[in-house]
Amino acid sequence: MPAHDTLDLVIRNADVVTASDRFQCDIGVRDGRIAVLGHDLPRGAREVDATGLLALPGGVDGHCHLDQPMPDGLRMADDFFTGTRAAVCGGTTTVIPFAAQEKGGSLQAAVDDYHRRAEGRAVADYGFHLIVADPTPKVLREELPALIRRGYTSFKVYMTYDDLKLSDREMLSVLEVAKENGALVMVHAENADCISWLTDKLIGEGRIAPRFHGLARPAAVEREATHRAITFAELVDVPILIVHVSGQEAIEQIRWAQGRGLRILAETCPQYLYLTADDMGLSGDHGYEGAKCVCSPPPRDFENQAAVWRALAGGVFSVFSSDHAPFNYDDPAGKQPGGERPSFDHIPNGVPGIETRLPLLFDGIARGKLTLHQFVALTSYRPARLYGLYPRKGTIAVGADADIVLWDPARKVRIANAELHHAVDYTPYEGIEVTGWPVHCFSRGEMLVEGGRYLEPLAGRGRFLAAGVPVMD
Ligand code: DUC
Ligand code: ZN
Ligand code: ZN
Repeated sequence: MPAHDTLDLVIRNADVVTASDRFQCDIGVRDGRIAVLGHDLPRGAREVDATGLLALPGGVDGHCHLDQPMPDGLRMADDFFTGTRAAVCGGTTTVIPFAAQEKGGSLQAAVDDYHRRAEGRAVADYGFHLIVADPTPKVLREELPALIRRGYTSFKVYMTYDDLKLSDREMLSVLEVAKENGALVMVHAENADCISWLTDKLIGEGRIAPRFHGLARPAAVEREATHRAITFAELVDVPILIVHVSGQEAIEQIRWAQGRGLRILAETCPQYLYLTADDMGLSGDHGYEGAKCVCSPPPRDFENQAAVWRALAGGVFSVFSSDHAPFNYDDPAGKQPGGERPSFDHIPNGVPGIETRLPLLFDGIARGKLTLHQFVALTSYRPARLYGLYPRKGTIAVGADADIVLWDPARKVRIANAELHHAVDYTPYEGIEVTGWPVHCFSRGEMLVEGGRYLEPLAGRGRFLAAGVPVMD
């Protein structure tokens, strides 16, 4: 090879696993991309021996919240720096958080503001979803189509939360724009009126502890909204993605729709595999610690966890995301707003999980819950396709970005917040032992994590990724 063709990096003896294939080879990287997959490659400027490790494409976290503007004095603990630092330490090299429109505000303003928050801070590459909270005629006819053309091809809509929720009619209008412009709508499916009725009842009875959050949002509330969203998608004749599916009842609706040939895609998250309602507080518990696990939809029970694992293996879900929503526990801008311990309906929703997402799912491989190929498909390949980033992201192939994570499939790690790299003061997964850990992480050929140690790359090295057309297979 002529000198100017020297490889920047050669990863030797890699056991490469993609969504569909597994093969042994050396990986040659030049200018941030995979230049060659082969044997006995010439010496690179940097050499890494991957003997005994698995080489997987970097994870794509298609649902996380970083530095999202919050109302009422609340603040997310992670910005683009700490959030993406944690991501890469957990084997995720691409994140897609949300630029959220405020009611009465413009989408473009939200996007501009969000770019300012990411620039100079992100360590990993990033795209943006939009949150459409106020679909005025101008937003629907002008802003949204223009933004889709410029690489924001997915947007989330909410069926609950007062400051975000859309009416049924507004949902239909947004879906129509997605259909006309080839975009993907992500749906938060919970019935707002049922939640507020149940909440008022519980509060009226003095049942205010964090664990009552689960009773205000039972599975039926999610099931009904899931079915309604499916109906909207059918009427408009457009695919949708139901996000953060928590258990059996919503899964049944999705399976029913998929069985009828509707293009209903689904996402689930670690909290629905590892947490239960008891983590928000046991019956009779009036403590506040359960606030750490308050998220929506809420964690259910062990049977629902088992149903989610089965549905992951059975192909119901396309993607597995963190829904990382980083609020400190001991913080007046976090889970104890204004320094108070309020009734459950005033606890900011969400759990952190951007770093633990992949190890928690990977652990299921050793336990026979899913295959390595399914793991790669759910965490990297499918989200890359869905969010218009494939084949640059989501696989190990010549021409792809050299986002490569070397996993030690046998390494046992007990999760401890003290070892994590987010800025949140707790993890809901404290003490859980997993088998398999991402030990080395490369983004565009640059080693960011070595042997589990974060190498402190330049903040701001992460690049914005304009999304292409969603591939909804
Ligand atoms: N629910 C959401 O819809 N988003 C962030 C976190 C959560 O619990
Ligand atoms: Zn949501
Ligand atoms: Zn979310």
